[in-house]
Amino acid sequence: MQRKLWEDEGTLDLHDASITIHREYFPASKADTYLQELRKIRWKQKKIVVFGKKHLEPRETAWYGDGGISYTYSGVTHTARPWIPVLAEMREDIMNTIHASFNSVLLNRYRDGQDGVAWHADDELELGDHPIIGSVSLGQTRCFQIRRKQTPKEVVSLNLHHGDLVVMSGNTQKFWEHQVPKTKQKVAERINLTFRKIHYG
Ligand SMILES: O=C(O)CCC(=O)C(=O)O
Repeated sequence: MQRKLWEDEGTLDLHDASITIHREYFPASKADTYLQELRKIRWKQKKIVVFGKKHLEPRETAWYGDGGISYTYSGVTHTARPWIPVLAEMREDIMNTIHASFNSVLLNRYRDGQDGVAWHADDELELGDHPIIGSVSLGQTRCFQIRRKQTPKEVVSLNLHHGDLVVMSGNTQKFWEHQVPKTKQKVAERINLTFRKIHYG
């Protein structure tokens, strides 16, 4: 297994992927406010179906977006709740910076090191061919890992900190996967938001 650790900011030099990191995109005071607000939303731990068996997801989630949007992964359909001011503000800010358009956001809450998300790509049909995903980290620093589907033993790790923004675009979801591994270290809560554009109809 070959591992690399990326701590800088900017665009990662990767084959067939476009991933850019904006460190402290939201400065600490703003990120603190967002974290406090988002702690208060209604979080749900959903059941997912893996190889025909039902499990509880190892994290809590929430899904917000424009009216009528729904999104299915791992056998679970998420129906969007209407935008709330904090999410609308974050969305507007990021859309203006990266010149992309988002109509929804998936939130993940990792309560501690026992929560994580396994290797996957955000390559559902509803996201289109070359999805642009704006991913914000709030709270505890956690390790975000990426690997090319063809070379799964070469893993690149990024520590994502409070206020960081990662933008994935181009062919990233087609050729690469990502995960947030569980950890035995004592870690506090982290909230992640992935702003997305769902194509439907
Ligand atoms: O928590 C993260 O940084 C990643 C979340 C993720 O992989 C997803 O929502 O698809």
